[in-house]
Amino acid sequence: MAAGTLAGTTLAGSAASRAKDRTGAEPPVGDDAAASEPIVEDDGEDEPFEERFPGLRVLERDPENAEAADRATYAKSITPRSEHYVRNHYPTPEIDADEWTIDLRGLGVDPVELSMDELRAEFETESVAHTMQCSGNGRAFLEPEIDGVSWTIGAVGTTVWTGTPLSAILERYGAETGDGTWLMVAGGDHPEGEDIFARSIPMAKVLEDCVLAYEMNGEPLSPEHGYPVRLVVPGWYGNNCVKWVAELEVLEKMHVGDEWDRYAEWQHESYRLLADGQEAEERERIADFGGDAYDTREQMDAEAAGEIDHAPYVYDQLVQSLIGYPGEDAALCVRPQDGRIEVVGVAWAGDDAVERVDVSIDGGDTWNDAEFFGSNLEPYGWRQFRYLWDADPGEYTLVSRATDEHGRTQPREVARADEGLLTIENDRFPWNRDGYCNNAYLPRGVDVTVEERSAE
Ligand SMILES: Nc1nc2c(c(=O)[nH]1)N[C@H]1C(S)=C(S)[C@@H](COP(=O)(O)O)O[C@H]1N2
Ligand SMILES: [Mo]
Repeated sequence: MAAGTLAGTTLAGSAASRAKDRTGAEPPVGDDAAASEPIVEDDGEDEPFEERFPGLRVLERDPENAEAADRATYAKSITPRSEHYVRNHYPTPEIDADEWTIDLRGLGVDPVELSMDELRAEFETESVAHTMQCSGNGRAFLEPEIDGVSWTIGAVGTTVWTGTPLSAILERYGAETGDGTWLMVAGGDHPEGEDIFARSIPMAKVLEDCVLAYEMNGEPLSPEHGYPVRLVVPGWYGNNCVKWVAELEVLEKMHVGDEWDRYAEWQHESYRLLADGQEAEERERIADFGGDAYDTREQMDAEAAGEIDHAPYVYDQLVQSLIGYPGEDAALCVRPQDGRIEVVGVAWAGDDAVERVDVSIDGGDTWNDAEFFGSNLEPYGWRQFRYLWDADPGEYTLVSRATDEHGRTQPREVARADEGLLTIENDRFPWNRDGYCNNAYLPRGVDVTVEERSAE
């Protein structure tokens, strides 16, 4: 099994990979140099990470993990590739797209290898605006400190992803996609012998809107964002959006434990909302999840109500918002034309719609209605909001708080571990062992000073 998974990976220094060799190997010299020059335009992949992603702040290296460096990213409708966070568990693989194949197998399918040419040319093309957030975003705000990358607010971005709908691929190859089936999607980035980054996605979601994407915002994916092809699960946390897709398998249950050996870790042990001391017991079927199938919040509520007896899986995103303007510690003056300051931000709710956004100027004690503006990227992209603030000189903490279409509002803060919460209750987000899915609005606010207007 998995034969050929890495067949498309080229070794650093080989002729084919020189164009994207990021290991610092010497470029070819002399006459050979011209001969081996890539035909494609140089998109700078030889440059160091910081130069290719000037909008990111590196939190960890080897592999690089980096979040948006500037809050201004959240004053924009679409996130440029250079400001879109990067979350890698293993080093970014160097892949020659011409050689890359995806193994498709499982229920109803005669095993087949899909090439990038086939994906691009032989199927319909689809684009989807998707706000993707790392489930660890906001982990830095949990106390006591949690192991793992210390994401603050910047591990989220909104990109227009373009590629092939998975439904078309599964249909062409006769896959059995009935009720309760799953699609396992595995990445090709694991070093030899390591666990394989693989996720089981419920088939209903796969057929509805999942895409194997090869472009972000109309450009090829960067190597770090999954070149040449990644899974996009619109509205769900980033951990579901497998990069460098190498394998697809249609299954009658989630891929589990021993049977799946190196594939199961990232599905069952990671990305679970584990209370203090709780074990990550494996489940196999949607029916085990309680509530409405796989909605993350419904799983949390079902566990709190005693309807399920296992830790929720991290699937669709909880409601959240961020202020993008003004920025941290800004010193501001009101606008001369109306004496106001325009506070701008974004709000999203996974595969649900955002119903409303409130803005506070006093750190979350009192709230004011914000209004939506800009292009509507729903159902899976964020909404931009603004609040026109009649500001007096002084010091303020601005905070935003969103509510989704089910009336679920961001909680104020994260509970302590010993409170034993399993879902959002009393304005408190349940502490969990790996610090996932924190959508509390504190302390995500921004401190600003409004200055006296200078005489004109
Ligand atoms: N193969 C593979 N896919 C992966 C990961 C990974 O380490 N390996 N990281 C996941 C996680 S945790 C997140 S949040 C997103 C990040 O995508 P990005 O780096 O494009 O922002 O990719 C997901 N897909
Ligand atoms: Mo993530």
